[in-house]
Amino acid sequence: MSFDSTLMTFSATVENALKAGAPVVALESTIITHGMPYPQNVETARAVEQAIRDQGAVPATIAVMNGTLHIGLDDEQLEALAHRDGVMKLSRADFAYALSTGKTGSTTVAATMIAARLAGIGVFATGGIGGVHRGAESSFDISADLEELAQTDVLVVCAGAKAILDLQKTLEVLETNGVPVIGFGTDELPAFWSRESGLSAPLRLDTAKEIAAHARMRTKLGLIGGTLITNPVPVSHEIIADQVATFIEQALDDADDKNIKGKDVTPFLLSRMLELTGGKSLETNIALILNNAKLAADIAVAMGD
Ligand code: PSU
Ligand code: MN
Repeated sequence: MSFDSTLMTFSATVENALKAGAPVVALESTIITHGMPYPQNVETARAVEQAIRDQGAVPATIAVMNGTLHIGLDDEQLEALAHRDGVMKLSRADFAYALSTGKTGSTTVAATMIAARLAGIGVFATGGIGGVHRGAESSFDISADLEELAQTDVLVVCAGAKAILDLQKTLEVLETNGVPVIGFGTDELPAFWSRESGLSAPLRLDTAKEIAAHARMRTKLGLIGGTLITNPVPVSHEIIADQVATFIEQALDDADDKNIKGKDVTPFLLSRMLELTGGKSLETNIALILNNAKLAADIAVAMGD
């Protein structure tokens, strides 16, 4: 293991798995604190961990608790995070601050990638990455997740970028930064709650084995940076793009009216979508993260073969 053990605390299971070279999948915690309401957030966090175990890998949920970076959380810690009281939403910019001042914070995709790399974990599952917000030409709101994918060597499994974003611009930034964006078993870029976005996935692979071979090739070439696997939500839980489009417009208008800015934008839009869809967006979000966790575990296993 190549980490600084004074910097982070590993759960016993994760530490043993890493020492043994067993497959491990990193999980973020912002989806728990800022992406879903209680108690579905903690129930989902547990179910996602179980989905990874069922595929023969070890889950490592990552968060900062009272200034300590934890790789692998126990049930009590998950429960504490899920209540969300005073929990920061951490990205690259405030990660060190939370650690140096003893704060508690959940890790976004960007911060989880940083932590996973330090811990020696190469595969990470999330729901949907952050990206370029609609109207970014005036708001300048572009998620730090994209910059992180450009520079940090972790494979991220998601269901696409969140459909509240400008997906075309998000793809352009990823392309500029040399991030491989791979459709898993699809030629179409998935759009989080929907399987279709109207945009093509730049690359396509159909099996975990092919994804592992691609990762090995990047290593051989000495290519630095993340890889994005976009995995469409199962048909059984999809919300058709046309059906969410008007809700997304409404949620964006509401965010504008309330002058929501910065870190608060994505959590506000997700909770507004939950209200507007009468809970359907949450059911879909749960289904897609479970689906991503399963694929990430398969990839982690294939990488060890
Ligand atoms: N996936 C979900 N729900 C979420 C997120 C991902 O299904 O809440 C979180 C991730 O932590 C991601 C963050 O990094 O949303 C994006 O926030 P922002 O747009 O402020 O960068
Ligand atoms: Mn933002």
